[in-house]
Amino acid sequence: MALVMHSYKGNKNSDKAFIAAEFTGAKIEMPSGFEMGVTNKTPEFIKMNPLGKIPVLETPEGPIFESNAIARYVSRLNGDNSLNGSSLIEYAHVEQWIDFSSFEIYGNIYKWLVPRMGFMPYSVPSEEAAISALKRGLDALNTHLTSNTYLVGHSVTLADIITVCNLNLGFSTVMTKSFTSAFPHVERYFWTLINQPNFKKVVGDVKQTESVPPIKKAGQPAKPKEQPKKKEAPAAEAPKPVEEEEAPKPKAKNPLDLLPPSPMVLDEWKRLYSNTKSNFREVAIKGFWDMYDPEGYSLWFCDYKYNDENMVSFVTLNKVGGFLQRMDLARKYAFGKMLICGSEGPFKVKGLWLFRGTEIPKFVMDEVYDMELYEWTKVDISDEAQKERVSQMIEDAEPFEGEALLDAKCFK
Ligand SMILES: N[C@@H](CCC(=O)N[C@@H](CS)C(=O)NCC(=O)O)C(=O)O
Repeated sequence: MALVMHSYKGNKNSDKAFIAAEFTGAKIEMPSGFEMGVTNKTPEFIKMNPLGKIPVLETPEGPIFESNAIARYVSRLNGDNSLNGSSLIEYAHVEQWIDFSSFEIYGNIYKWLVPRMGFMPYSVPSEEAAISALKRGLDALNTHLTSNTYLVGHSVTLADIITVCNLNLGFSTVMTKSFTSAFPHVERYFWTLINQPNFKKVVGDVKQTESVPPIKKAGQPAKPKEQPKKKEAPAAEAPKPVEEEEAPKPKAKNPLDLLPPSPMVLDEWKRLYSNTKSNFREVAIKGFWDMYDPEGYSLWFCDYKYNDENMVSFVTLNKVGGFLQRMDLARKYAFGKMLICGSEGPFKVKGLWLFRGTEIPKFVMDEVYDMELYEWTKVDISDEAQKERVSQMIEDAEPFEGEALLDAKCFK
């Protein structure tokens, strides 16, 4: 009996065994007609894996579940390879990195991604904890890879195969370039191995995600791609519940594009802001108030609600940096300044935002979770004191409200 994999093509957990098979020469079949959520819930499948999860490998000696165990089995089918190292200590190191990448890398990518897909309850603290644990893991991996091409020894081992498959889940879903660029050796390692022929044959062309997926409300999980009709469906087309993006929908027009035209052109303001190098008050600030159109735009102050937590400068800066990154979807419709005030913790985070329209855009409130971490107050431009505060925030006036600025970040 041949080896039979129950899974769908592209599942990053079953890729581990398929890549190992490229190294050992093992032949693994994958029957067509596998339907996620149907085939893996049948009584025959439950006999092979009581959890009804994939992948499962059927072998002449019986079924195996858990993708790492499956990959280990495949890696040992042919003794003539060094996938498990060439000594006892190398074998232990292979196992060490397999556990490391499963718990510290995959586990935290999973905790970041799955709540966003609506399959687990989402909360800001849990996501922040997952991201910070993932960064800690990637940092350790990056340090190891500074002076090592492979995780163990001088050639690919099962540790590399499993780690690259785990990283592939991250690179293709939540780990954008701006996130991974802090780990250059991990990037080099990932892109080098994923493009090696034995990997590429299984995973195909891999593209790094350009954005972190928006949060789906719990109970409304991301729909998997349309189920192909049973008879026509090769297993390769089966839906991928967690890892795959939704089918593209026709792009709805942003309601802000339908507002009456405004004499204020946001890009013109952004250019004026960026190009004014001297006499900022006289040129940029004056220019701003000359062009400001209160019918087509609105100004908002925001104050971080939990300043007491901002004890560590770089954590506070990262928090604000993350907020600005997540605002990327509003670049066409917004300009913002975020001031981090104080010379020691707790730092106060205060912001000023210019939005198209007379209210904060709904899509920003819905999609940028940071919005609810701030108190929002509409600027009353008939109040000269509030206007002056706007001007000072735009020009990074220091001291601001009696305090030094740790940093001032601009969203433009
Ligand atoms: N630790 C398991 C994870 C298996 C797993 O979570 N499989 C998912 C697909 S990637 C699944 O079958 N989910 C269906 C379910 O939870 O019912 C492994 O590495 O094999």
